[in-house]
Amino acid sequence: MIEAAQGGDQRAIARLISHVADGDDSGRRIVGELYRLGGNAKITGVTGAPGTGKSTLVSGLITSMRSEPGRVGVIAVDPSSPFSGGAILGDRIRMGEHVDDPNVFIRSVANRGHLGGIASSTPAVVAALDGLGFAEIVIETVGVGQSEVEIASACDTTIVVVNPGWGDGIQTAKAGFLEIADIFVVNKADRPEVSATIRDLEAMLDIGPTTPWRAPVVATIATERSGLDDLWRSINQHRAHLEAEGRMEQVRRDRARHALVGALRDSIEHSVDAIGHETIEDLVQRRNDPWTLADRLLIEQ
Ligand SMILES: Nc1nc2c(ncn2[C@@H]2O[C@H](COP(=O)(O)OP(=O)(O)OP(=O)(O)O)[C@@H](O)[C@H]2O)c(=O)[nH]1
Ligand SMILES: [Mg+2]
Repeated sequence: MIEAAQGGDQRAIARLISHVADGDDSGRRIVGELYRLGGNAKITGVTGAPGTGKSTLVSGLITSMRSEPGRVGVIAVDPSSPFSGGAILGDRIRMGEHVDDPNVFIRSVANRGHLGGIASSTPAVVAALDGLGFAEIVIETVGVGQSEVEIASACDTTIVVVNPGWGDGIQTAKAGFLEIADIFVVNKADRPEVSATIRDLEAMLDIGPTTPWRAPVVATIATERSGLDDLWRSINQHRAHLEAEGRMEQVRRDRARHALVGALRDSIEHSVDAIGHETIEDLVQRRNDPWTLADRLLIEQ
């Protein structure tokens, strides 16, 4: 199946990715094998409040990325509730212009209530696509506010999308966007107050800490592909900056660490699920305490 997927067989890719996203035993084996083959994909994150136009922008970016050789994989994290668990396919429709391109693979994954804006399986899905030889990987995250900052650990370049008239400087700073944004996009630039919003963002960047990379502010009308070339140029400039400053090393190290922490968290949750009723009852009846039990479980692992 891996060989077929590497050759670009969409069905094989879809099946592999399903296993990896589910985190089942085959998924773990698959990603274990693919991880060793990866390390070359360029990873871009797109985040922002609900409805700001992220999916429409991603669709435009796919077009830019496909002007170069190499396959493009998109992971759209859906804000499904922990109760329903299923992913919505709406993003598929937004990115519909690419469904017939055999070199574009789009997958929605449910975040299943995982806080942080990305599903806990996202790093594994990214690693799998990377190992399959995808040149570009784009992650669209749910706009849930502060916790989206996790996206920054999963990608090379983080794009924060806002709309004209959206929020003031203080709100943006609070949301942690300032720290994570490598590029700001003011999308829906066909609406009023674009220049005021750009000015606000620039003013905020002025008073923020001086960093080797200052996030550019790009205005776009995603529905008309307007500004998409500027955005693509900014992404490439940011990549060149990471390479030139030798920062790519650190980005890769952070990503590996983030994936390890996520994998550990998943394993721990599995082991806690597998704990017998009696052990939990011991905690309820105060015959044991969660801290002592945690230490014991980690040592037993
Ligand atoms: N006027 C205008 N509408 C836009 C623009 N970009 C996107 N839209 C519209 O805004 C709506 C939301 O777009 P999406 O791309 O689904 O936004 P999103 O951020 O992915 O939404 P969620 O994933 O649900 O958070 C759609 O109706 C788009 O057609 C734009 O530049 N101008
Ligand atoms: Mg979307």
